[in-house]
Amino acid sequence: MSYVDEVFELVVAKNPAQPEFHQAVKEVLESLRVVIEANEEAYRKDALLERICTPERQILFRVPWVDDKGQVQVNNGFRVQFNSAIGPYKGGLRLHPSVNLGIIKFLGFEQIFKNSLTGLPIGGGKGGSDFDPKGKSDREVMAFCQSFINELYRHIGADTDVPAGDIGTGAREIGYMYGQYKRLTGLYEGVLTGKGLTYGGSLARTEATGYGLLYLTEEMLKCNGKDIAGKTVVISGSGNVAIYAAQKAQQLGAKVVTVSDSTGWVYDAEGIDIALLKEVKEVKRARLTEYAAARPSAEYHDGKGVWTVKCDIALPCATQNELNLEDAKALVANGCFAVAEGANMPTTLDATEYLQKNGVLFCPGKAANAGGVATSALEMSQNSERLSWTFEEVDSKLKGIMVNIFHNLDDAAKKYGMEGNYVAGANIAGFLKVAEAMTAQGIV
Ligand code: NDP
Ligand code: 2IT
Repeated sequence: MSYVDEVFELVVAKNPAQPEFHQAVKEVLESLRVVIEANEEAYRKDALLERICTPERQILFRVPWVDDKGQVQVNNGFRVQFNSAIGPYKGGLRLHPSVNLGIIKFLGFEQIFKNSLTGLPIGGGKGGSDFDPKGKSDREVMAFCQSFINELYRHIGADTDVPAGDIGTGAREIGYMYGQYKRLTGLYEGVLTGKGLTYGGSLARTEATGYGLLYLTEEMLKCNGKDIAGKTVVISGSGNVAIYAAQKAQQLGAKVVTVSDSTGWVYDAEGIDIALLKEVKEVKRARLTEYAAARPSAEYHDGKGVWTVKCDIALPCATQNELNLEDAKALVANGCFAVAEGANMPTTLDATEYLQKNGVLFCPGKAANAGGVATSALEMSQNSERLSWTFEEVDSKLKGIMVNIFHNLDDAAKKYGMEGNYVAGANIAGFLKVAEAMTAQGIV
């Protein structure tokens, strides 16, 4: 059996009941086949693939907190420190009731290659909890965040592991966590990114993932003789990534006609009103029904449906496996020619294959959404030098990084005989740097 197949079987056997982790590993290993086969003996002897698929450390802990009625609640806390070959562990914290160890491992595994692609010195990690911030008071969220950090603080630090936001973790949660870390350690250091601007945050970090997604999409289209201006875009999600993706798409001259949340979706024939969307989602933390109620051109639909809307470009920006084979077929039938992932692993493997086979330009999340973590690394740099850069400075660095990422994966795909396969290109380019660093550092 080939080394790749052997390791994949091992990963499934050793990590039972973690389908999202298996899926992420399968996608990466499949596209590394050519690279591995060229170096099989050395990689096998060093158990390089077994090591890269096994977290360096997994921290699982209890998070007890008291709700507004005086009742004690208990959540599970996770931090998976996956790989530190090229820098301190770096990656977000997801707060969502669906969080379990397999989900955190898939996200941490993806983060290794994503962070490598940024060209910045950051290793891969991810964490979170099955706590649901939805419907909680600010005091309850603070109680949870403080309890979470009461355990996590001993495992993180500006040079060891630097968490950030993800689903359910935004500026409010990062603020409470930062305050508790500072109180426990007495250190005023860049231990978290996505901080507020008054205490060490970076300008443009809020916008970075969505803006970065569009910078990369623009470059991908340009290199394929297409232009984003005048195109119709469908977006899923209505959180941090979706909002700023929609904003940048509009700035680049596209028309964004959909957004969604976990209960429904909106079709707005006149194009999404970003100011209204921000008011509903960032200020009121309300449902999309409020957007539709305030906007005569918008239709609200229950359930899932954005991929059935006719479009040129689709940007999944909500969650994993939200775009399946049936959705991919609908997109192709409606003439969609580009899909770029703002979320992590939003497209199922069979849907990805279908899109690629039907000539759709497809950029995977680990490249397309890397602007968020890249700008987090820029926040770390600013914290280290105790300076703050202007919005324009950060934004222009972000754009440079995204354009570079696209060319790295385009070049890697060409070099290994898979021109246009940006999934393979991203996995190969991300892997090679980490593999070289791991090899150089010996068996650790
Ligand atoms: P937010 O919490 O700000 O927004 C998440 C959005 O997705 C909400 O609209 C939410 O709807 C929807 N959503 C979440 N879970 C589900 C679900 N199970 N089914 C349907 N809809 C769902 O998160 P972000 O925007 O930060 O993250 C979105 C995606 O982008 C995630 O995959 C994340 O890992 C990825 N990402 C985020 C980065 C960042 O910097 N924030 C960086 C790179 C990737 P509702 O409010 O109803 O739950
Ligand atoms: O998935 C991701 O890259 C993030 N949630 C952002 C991580 C970070 O450290 O900024």
